[in-house]
Amino acid sequence: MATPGAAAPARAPDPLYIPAAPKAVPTARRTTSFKPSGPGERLPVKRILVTGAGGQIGSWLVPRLREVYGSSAVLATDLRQPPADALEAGPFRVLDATDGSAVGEAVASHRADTVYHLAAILSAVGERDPLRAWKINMDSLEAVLEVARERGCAVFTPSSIAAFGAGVPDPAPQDTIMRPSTIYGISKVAGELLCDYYHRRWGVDTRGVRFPGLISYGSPPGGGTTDWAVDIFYQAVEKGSYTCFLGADSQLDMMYMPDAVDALLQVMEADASRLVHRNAFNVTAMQLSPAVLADEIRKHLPNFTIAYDIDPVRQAIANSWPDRIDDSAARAEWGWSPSFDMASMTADMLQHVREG
Ligand code: NAD
Ligand code: AKB
Repeated sequence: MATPGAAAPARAPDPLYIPAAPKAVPTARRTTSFKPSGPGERLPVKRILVTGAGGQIGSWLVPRLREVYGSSAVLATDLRQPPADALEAGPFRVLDATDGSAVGEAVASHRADTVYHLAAILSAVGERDPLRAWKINMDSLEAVLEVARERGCAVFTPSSIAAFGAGVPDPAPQDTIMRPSTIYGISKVAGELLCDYYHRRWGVDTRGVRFPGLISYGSPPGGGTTDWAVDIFYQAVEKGSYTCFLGADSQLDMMYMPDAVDALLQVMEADASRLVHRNAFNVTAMQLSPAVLADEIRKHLPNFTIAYDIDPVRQAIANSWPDRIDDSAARAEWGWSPSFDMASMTADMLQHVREG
């Protein structure tokens, strides 16, 4: 692992590099090394649109963005209407992110300068209807990037550990072969490349991270292969037992949602001059398997039991991903460092799930 704060390694010059066109790309205000320090902190000068805001990440990200930048500055959008309390907390609009003109109109009327693009179909649901997953993931990204190009917006797009496939060293390096076998992973690699292209070709300030599986309470996960690591906490508290759809030793990297939200804010506020990479940085926090997490939960609930009823589709997806990813580039280029490990995440999850 590289030392946090160390100089980033230089990349070979890009023969296709075309200097950014003179668009109004708002990079000047991204020159601080911002580290969110907690509720109440405010940063000026940002108007944000979030797509897919009603999902697992958006339901955490939108309140955090509103704490930092102010409620009225953050327009939450999704295909689905959110619950009433979320509606009261700030502006919301029903928006199909694949509809380029609707995205353009929403960005223009909100005067957004930054888009957090979260709308997507995840890995397990994606395999049920691959063409639909491809279309939604790629059409929505294209719509957002085109609007960003026209209006000079910065764009955050999350990639995933799913972008990796066969032949990757362990731990998966930042720059390595990318041969995913799921439609979700293929859309993530294509999305990373498209975001880099928009930066290189048109100067759009695109940034992203490759998230591992994310663990959170509140809004349920949206149909991924790592959903077991959320479900296990709810079943442990409600029933004292859990039947897992992955095998006991299926190891994958994971992260607790408070760290994931910090990563989103940090990478978007990182000093652009330090970024060697953009789309997308490996980030991780802990390595888990169902058996290991069950042992940790038993430290709090000694009678908890786990059984296994393996779903071959989701097991095959998990097997195609790396066990671990190397996040030294994120640590070196923008100071990434998670706060939660497995023990502190488990204690916090159980407390919040118990409280309902
Ligand atoms: P989610 O499934 O919980 O939420 C996605 C949201 O997008 C949903 O609210 C859905 O209604 C909305 N949506 C779907 N199609 C849409 C459309 N056409 N227009 C507008 N909204 C639409 O997903 P999430 O976990 O919040 O993930 C958000 C992003 O982060 C995705 O790009 C996902 O690939 C990525 N990611 C998530 C994880 C994770 O563990 N949650 C890990 C890695 C990457
Ligand atoms: C999924 O399992 O599809 C997501 C992811 C790791 O991208 N949680």
